[in-house]
Amino acid sequence: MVGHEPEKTEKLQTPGRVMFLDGQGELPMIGISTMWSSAEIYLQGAHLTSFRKHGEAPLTFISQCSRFAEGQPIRGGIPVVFPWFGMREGMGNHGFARVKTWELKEFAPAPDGSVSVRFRLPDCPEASSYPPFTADYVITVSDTLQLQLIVTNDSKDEPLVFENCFHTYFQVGDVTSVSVIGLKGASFLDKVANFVHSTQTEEKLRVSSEVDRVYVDTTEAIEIEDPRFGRRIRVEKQGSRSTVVWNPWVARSQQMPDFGNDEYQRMLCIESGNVASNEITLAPGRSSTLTVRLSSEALA
Ligand code: TA6
Repeated sequence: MVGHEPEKTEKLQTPGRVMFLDGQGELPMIGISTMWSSAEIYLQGAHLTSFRKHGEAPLTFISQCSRFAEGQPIRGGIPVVFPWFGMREGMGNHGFARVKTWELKEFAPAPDGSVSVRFRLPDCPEASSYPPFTADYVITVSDTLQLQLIVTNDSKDEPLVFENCFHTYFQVGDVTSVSVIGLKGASFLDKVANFVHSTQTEEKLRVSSEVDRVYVDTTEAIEIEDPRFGRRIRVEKQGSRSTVVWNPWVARSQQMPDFGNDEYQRMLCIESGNVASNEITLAPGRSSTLTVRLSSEALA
């Protein structure tokens, strides 16, 4: 089946593959099922809240305390952070893309059984301080999950400067028993230690306290080894020079109204994008694509 450019989302119904549903808080949501997996995506933020392979624990974590309300960020899944990462004075954390209702432009169940959906960030007042741009987001669900954020600078004469990041919350069996592999030798900004610059010396990163690190100039794949769930998650990326690792641990969890006090034990954010010194400057007329592919397999 080929993709569509529909006028009305109702026309897009494909029973069994793509469903249009009311999600929590009555926010519109898309449910996708394939022969390997299922996924849920809210139009608000084009926010994927669940990806699960059949017979496996969900790959993504979602907080039981998350808000599901218009204009409020969802806690968990994959927030799309764009066009800035972190705090901007007077403008809040992590950009406006995650709280805007994205337009569904196309869906395309492919002959190989995968399903792709393409969203576009709508025009909004917050975008007016940037040169004109287009941001498209393509999610492909199969036995893996592929995410692509394609940003085009539509201006004729001005560069577009932005940060981007898939703020992926992974579900883990017990965060203190997982190992994160792939960051040895990488430089990071340690947000827990007054933004000090450090270099990771360990082969495997373990979590036993609050972690909030922005690694720059890292293009390698990352793996999460999770002995409790008996699985290895692999994060492969292209067009990404930064990796962020975050676990709020005890005190910060208690400060977040939309996050359970003990939930830090079952999640770990491994985020891929281009942030801080890796921010992107896009010449007029040019596009940049951030691609992330998430897969999992049983630990040997
Ligand atoms: O990516 C890590 C981080 O920037 C942390 O500093 C932490 O605050 C987290 O994101 C969550 O941010 P949020 O705005 O979703 O509460």
